[in-house]
Amino acid sequence: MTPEEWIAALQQGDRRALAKALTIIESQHSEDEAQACALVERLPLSAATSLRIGITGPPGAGKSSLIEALGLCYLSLFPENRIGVLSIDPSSPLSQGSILADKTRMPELSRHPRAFIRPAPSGQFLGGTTRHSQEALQLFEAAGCNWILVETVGTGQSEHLIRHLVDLVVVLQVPSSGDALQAMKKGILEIADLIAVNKADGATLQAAQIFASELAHAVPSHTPVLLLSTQQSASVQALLQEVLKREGQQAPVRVEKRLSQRAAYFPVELENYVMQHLAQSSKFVALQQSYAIRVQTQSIHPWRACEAVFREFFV
Ligand SMILES: Nc1nc2c(ncn2[C@@H]2O[C@H](COP(=O)(O)OP(=O)(O)OP(=O)(O)O)[C@@H](O)[C@H]2O)c(=O)[nH]1
Ligand SMILES: [Mg+2]
Repeated sequence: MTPEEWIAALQQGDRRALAKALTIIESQHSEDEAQACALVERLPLSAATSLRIGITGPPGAGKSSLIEALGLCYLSLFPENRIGVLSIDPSSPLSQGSILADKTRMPELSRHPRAFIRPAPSGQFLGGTTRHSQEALQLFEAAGCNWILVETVGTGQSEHLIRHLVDLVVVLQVPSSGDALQAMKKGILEIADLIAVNKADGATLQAAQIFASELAHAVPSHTPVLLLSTQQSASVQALLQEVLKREGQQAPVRVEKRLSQRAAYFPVELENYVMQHLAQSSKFVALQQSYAIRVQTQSIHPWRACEAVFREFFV
């Protein structure tokens, strides 16, 4: 398929074409990389009319449950619109395996004809977001998704990269995340446009109320702290309204914003690219191994060894 044929298929809402295009851009095989590159450079940025929403928070906070409830609520409110979901799973660096169980947490949404859910392993790359996630989101946009939800596990500092991918960050917290001070220390609240304290129901209602009021004192006054239960439709509707309010405020600047996000993400792309190619270089791997032996036998300090590897390889 030529890039133009790919784009035409995406624009017609061809789900298989979208799935295949996403697979190609995630691939590390060199033939796929060439095809992916030809495709992504032709993707029109002017199609960037979606609202991208990052949903982040600790494991088990209810991120997937929120996407299921919020997504269904949105689709029933806007019967012409579509949504895409990129669910980034933390994967083990050893097995490269990924849990990929998220579709089971979004049972109705994953069967919805106007929703497309894509689980993406985050691979070996740090940052809480997957290697080609920017491009994946552009593919969703080309396929006409009005809303794109990105689920990432809140793992602290690395989570800041989500800012370069989305327009709005919803941070989910649960009463068991600890106290407000701990949440602040993790730095995740700084990136929040909206904070929702989930599981505000049943036995955890009171704890959620206390936690939410602590958080409301700790964060800037322009950051709303909502109580949420993904199991209660009124509560999900209230969050939906907050998000729609912000969507209305953002629309006109979106293309410029995408460009500055791209530029901000470029150093990460470059680092990933360099690391990937170094790992494939037999000269580099041999150097690394020989200096590792010298480090182990104490014939050189690791700092000096880094200098030496850099000099021998690059200079
Ligand atoms: N009581 C209660 N339980 C909830 C709520 N939302 C989610 N849960 C439960 O919390 C558990 C985790 O929900 P998920 O939606 O998988 O959470 P997640 O943040 O996506 O989890 P990971 O992707 O594994 O990090 C499940 O057992 C849900 O049923 C809620 O509003 N109230
Ligand atoms: Mg999940």
